[in-house]
Amino acid sequence: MPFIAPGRPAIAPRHLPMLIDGEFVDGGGRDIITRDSPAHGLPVSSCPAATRDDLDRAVAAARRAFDAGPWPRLHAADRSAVLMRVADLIERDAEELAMLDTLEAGKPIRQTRTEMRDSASWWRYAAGQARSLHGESYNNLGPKALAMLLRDPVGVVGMITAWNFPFPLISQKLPFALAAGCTVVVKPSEMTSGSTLHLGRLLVEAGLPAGVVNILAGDGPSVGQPLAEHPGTDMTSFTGSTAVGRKVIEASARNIKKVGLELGGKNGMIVCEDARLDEAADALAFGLLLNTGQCCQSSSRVYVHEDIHDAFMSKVAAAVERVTFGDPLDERVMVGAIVSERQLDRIASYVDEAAAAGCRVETGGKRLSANEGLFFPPTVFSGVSHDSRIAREEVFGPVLSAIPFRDLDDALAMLNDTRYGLAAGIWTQDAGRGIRAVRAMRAGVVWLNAWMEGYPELPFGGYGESGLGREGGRIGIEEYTEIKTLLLNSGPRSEWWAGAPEGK
Ligand code: TXE
Repeated sequence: MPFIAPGRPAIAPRHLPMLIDGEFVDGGGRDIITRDSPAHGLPVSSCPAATRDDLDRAVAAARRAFDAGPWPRLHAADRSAVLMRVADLIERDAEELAMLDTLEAGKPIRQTRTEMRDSASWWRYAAGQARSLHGESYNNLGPKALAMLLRDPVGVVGMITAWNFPFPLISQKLPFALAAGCTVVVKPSEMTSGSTLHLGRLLVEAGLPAGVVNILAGDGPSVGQPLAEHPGTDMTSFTGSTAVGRKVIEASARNIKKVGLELGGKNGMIVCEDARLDEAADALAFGLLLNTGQCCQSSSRVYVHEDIHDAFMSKVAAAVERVTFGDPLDERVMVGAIVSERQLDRIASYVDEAAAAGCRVETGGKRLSANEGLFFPPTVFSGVSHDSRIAREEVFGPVLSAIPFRDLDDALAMLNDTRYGLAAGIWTQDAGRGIRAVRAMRAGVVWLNAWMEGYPELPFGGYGESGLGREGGRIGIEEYTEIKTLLLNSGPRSEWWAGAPEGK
């Protein structure tokens, strides 16, 4: 598998301020968060760390902007116009944004460029949703009553995002909340805050009123947890680990706020004996390797019919070995660095355990030497037991476990035997069998002869411990609303004291 060792690029580290109540906030003796590129080991960015006072001021600004400001009260067309302008500015600054995510997260530059194009598309889709959001009416309640369901913005939303897709993750949340008329306090991952802080500049340039979006930098314990607990917010939207997702739910109990959670996954794919094997192998390699396997929807386990198991796994290994990994700044590279040493150690420990348990290594399997940077060679295991840790737990790295099956019902039972439920899929040329299988899968997104394909039009989210709620699609904006039931009575009222039930 070709590896391009990272060089020592001349990087001028960027320093980015926070955004609170329309002002760029920096200095003032605040701690500084610095980030080294995981691929190159060089400093690439820095930003101030928010204090408790910054958090309280950000929430108060968002509260004022919601309770008394123009944003929630605008005609949706005006909100939509601002979001469209933000999309244009994302496209204008795409190269700068892509470079920030590549340097901070170790993602290949060819991938982050695509992510910026896609993110602009999410902003435009949400801008359209602003104008089509509507409630319902009930004209079937008898001669006197006419009722409506109004969609109100939920209020002030706290948003906490992860490092694996810094800019796409915020672009799947923020424009939908803004389209609904909410105001927001954002906290990106402390490892990858750059592109989200840069977005703050774009929001100001696009004409977003002060306080509507506030962007803080900081880690989980000092900013994330107090934001999730804050009595001044009405909702928390979180993307990250299931363990922290649980804390966000606990924090929401304080003032009974709404919660949206995009958490981990252990996504399974079934390959039947009649599948188009070359296509399935290519899709599996894509699902395994995109973002170095650090995707919530990564293909991390595959159930392969025993008649084709060996032939198919050879194709998968060949597909994986064709892919170039290494320096994310090199345009030929498709698999970049692992985000942190902690993640790398975690991946290596799962791989060592599987190798020691006798799983067959089809490709990869060995960590690079320490001086070669934070990289892990894409690794494919076959002959894995469904009960092993590597087949059940989220590895979050470029590691695939293949498990043979004889009977499709058994494969489906194994696929559904997980605490997660984010994504699943099947490859077969028998449409009836494929449809029966996807209907039986317990996951928020299921694919037939496809893998890890998504569009802003299609909601995604998880069953079970993969999360709560959905992002994207029409429901993507509805998640940021409350429903208000409105009843209009055209009278005359029948008097209650005279025996009319509830005055109807
Ligand atoms: O995530 P964390 P980590 C999974 C994946 C990965 C594991 C750990 O398995 O190996 O999680 O990654 C903020 N209250 N996913 O440790 O800690 C934190 O600052 C509020 C899957 O990096 O969940 C960051 O902004 N916030 C996932 C965000 O939570 C807190 C993507 C995510 O960090 C907090 C990432 C707290 N107490 C990891 N503690 C996916 N769904 O794709 C931390 N944070």
